[in-house]
Amino acid sequence: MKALFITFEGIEGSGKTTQAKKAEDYLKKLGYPVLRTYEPGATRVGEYIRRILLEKNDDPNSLHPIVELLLFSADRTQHLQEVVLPALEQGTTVICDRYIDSTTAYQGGGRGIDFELVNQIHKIATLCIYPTRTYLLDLPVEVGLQRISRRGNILDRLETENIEFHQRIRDCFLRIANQYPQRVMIVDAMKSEEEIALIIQNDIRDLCQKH
Ligand code: T5A
Repeated sequence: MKALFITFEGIEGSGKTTQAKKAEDYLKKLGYPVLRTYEPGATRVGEYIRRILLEKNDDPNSLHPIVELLLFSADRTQHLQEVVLPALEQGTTVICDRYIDSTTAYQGGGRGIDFELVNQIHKIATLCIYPTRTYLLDLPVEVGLQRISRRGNILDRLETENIEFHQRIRDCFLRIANQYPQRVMIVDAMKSEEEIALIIQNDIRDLCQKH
């Protein structure tokens, strides 16, 4: 099988990390080499960038939206070159928690940056490397935010944005899924963890047979 590049997308608290881990376990059980990673912050440079992006700051103007877009994209280029591409070239399937659709949804949909500009930056940052399959875990914004607040961690700069911001992001994710139905599969994230994992495993099994 050719190595797959699988991404998980969704709003805050949609269960991406939970399902990315389950997909990793499943692929390993099938005997495939697999690497699970995430954005932003999975490289040394990325760790610095992540801190700038997510550190809670009381000054709403501390990071201009374009700077935010460029920093997420810079993290992505470093991550692709250092982690994702070497793994794919070795035949290792890569599972990535967030990728370009997060930038389109958060910086395009959420912050209102022109989508043409966001797409131009994607081309530069990703060398036009797109996922084989994207699982969009979809659920109401209120439920996602409740789940993360129940974890009890301090909320970061983006998590503490208002509900309208998160709603624009959810709407944008759904538009992306409608635009790229071959790549993006919408999964109802209100189902139980086990039900969701089963839906994803069935799809992964099909993908493995096709590739
Ligand atoms: N961002 C990122 C951008 O703005 N632009 C970009 O280009 C990129 C790449 C990253 C932030 O950066 C933004 C988006 C984010 O704001 P992060 O710290 O890396 O932030 O975290 P997130 O990716 O947002 O992930 P979270 O940890 O907040 O949420 P997950 O991974 O979606 O959810 P998960 O799996 O941790 O689950 C959350 C809670 O829900 C429970 C879990 O047990 C957990 O407690 N849960 C369920 N409960 C009920 N039913 C289910 N089916 C459940 N599944 C999980």
